[in-house]
Amino acid sequence: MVENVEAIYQRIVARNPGETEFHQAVKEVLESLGPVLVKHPEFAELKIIERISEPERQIIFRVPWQDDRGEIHINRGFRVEFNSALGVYKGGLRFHPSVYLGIIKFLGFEQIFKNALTGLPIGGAKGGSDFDPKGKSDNEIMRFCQSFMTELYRHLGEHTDVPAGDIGVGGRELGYLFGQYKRITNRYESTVLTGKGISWGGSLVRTEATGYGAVYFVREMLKMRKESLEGKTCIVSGSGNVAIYTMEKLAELGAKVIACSDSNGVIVHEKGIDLDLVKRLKEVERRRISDYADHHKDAKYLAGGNIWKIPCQIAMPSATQNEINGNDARHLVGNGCIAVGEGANMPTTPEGVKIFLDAGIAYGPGKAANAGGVATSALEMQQNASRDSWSFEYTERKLDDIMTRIHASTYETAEEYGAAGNYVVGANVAGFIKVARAVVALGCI
Ligand code: NDP
Ligand code: 2IT
Repeated sequence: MVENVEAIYQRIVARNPGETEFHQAVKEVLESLGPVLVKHPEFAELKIIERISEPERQIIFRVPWQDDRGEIHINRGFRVEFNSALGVYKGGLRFHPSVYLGIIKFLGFEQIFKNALTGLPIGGAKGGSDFDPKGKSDNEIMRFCQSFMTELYRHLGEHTDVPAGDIGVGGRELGYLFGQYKRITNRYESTVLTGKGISWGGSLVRTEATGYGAVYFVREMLKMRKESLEGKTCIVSGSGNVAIYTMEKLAELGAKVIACSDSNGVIVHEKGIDLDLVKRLKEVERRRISDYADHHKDAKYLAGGNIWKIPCQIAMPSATQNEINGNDARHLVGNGCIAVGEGANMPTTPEGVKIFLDAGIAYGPGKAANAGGVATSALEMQQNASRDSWSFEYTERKLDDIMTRIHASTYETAEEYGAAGNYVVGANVAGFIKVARAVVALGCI
């Protein structure tokens, strides 16, 4: 990191103690920005990095709810409205016991640049709660969502802040959240959330968008190397929304997915993962991935196993932050992996990223590769605003175009800044410049 940027980083760390994931996300972006400040001294003079690294607003609230036995629980809710220079605050909600301010801020910070890369008018935000949805009944999930929205609703709006899903928040949760918003406000405002059900204002392709988009990004990276997905052996971590539709598109484009996982273990199925079964187990029955092995005797379940030790040509981390460390990255590269496309947010530790970059493999960082989800959220907002609903094919074509453009702009920006083939630099610089120009234009507000 160049000296003046390092000083800014140190001040951010001191101002936000203990928020290690936020520090990591900030550091990764700032490490790319030295040459940008040389080309654009006005960004340093106007303190653009400092302004973008300080959230515009942070909301923390109590979420009390009652379980099925009548016992009261208290969780903590968050919404960090990070930056609205390019558009309304936009970003998902995460329900997971690990959630605290540092995680929401890392996600919100990444979201600013990701959303800028989509080329659509959306600012960056993130929210969520340390609530653990695992093992809860539908009624408990509903009561929690209602309590969460009873506070959050006052901060939302079509022209203010539009949340969506993330880990632990999918169609079911968004339904309960929207129901409560509608009840409190007495307004059917479809535009206040994205990722809605198709029958109540949602967009086709939003469910598939993050996974499909990440695969399109990998397709484009491979194209630059005169390679394709056809016949490639892939592994995909996780078995949630992003993982499932990553596996679906990989298979559609001729690749073979041989492993997926959840937080308890890994399924390896050399014949190719049976996606209909994963969908049934995860989307319908809400079971663990270990149950997969009960249905396929030739599949192996590795309890507590490490998916990154399984040899593959393409790896798509689609579970959570820092799931690939330095050792995992070494295993992947050593076993002949040629491309990594991040469906998850910040899934690779800084040491792991360095190993991928030094090895010269195609490495697509999350803020570029997984932008298809939020981009399709913006397409959902467009459809809601015009009271229209587009066909699956039309929406998917738009998603493909957006991902192809994100790939081109990150690739070209990396070249322009003397880091050919380095999509980390490409994504950070292209995203930052877009936001920085808007911040300058809007004045010191
Ligand atoms: P889901 O809740 O649908 O699935 C999450 C998956 O990851 C599950 O298989 C879960 O396993 C696993 N997982 C979650 N936390 C951990 C953990 N701490 N350790 C190990 N495994 C874990 O979430 P999504 O698929 O929506 O999100 C996955 C990733 O993609 C996240 O990083 C998210 O931020 C990112 N993302 C999501 C987008 C979206 O549109 N949904 C858009 C862009 C990025 P288990 O069930 O055992 O917890
Ligand atoms: O990390 C992400 O980009 C998301 N969870 C999706 C955000 C959105 O508003 O669709």
